[in-house]
Amino acid sequence: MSGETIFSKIIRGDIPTEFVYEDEQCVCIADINPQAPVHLLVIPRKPIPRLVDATPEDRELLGHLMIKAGDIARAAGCGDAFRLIVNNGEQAGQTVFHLHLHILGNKAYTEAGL
Ligand code: IU
Repeated sequence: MSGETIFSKIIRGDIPTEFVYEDEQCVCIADINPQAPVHLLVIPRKPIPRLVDATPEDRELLGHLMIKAGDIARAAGCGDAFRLIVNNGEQAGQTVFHLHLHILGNKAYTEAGL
């Protein structure tokens, strides 16, 4: 769980990846294996492994990620119909241990299967 993940390499530019959005605190990329017509990942530049590893000093950062996720979802055409998902821990399906918010949009909830 510790150690660098692929998301740190993407953020650093070691793995060329288009950023849907970026600022000083986070980046947003398209998920490589989309589970919905819109499937984006909002990733803090700070490599917090899991949500539960965030501390009170991350409070402002976590708020920033949520606000930006909403802005990005709307800019991506989701309107008000999108979901944000954070998988915390291996047993919850987390595979990349660098905190990220999934934005899932433009798909009926009954079809999403998530
Ligand atoms: P999870 O919450 O840790 O399960 O989500 C990791 C996501 O990262 C998953 O949806 C992958 O498809 C996605 N992903 C990616 O977009 N690019 C990559 O190079 C890798 C994983 I590895």
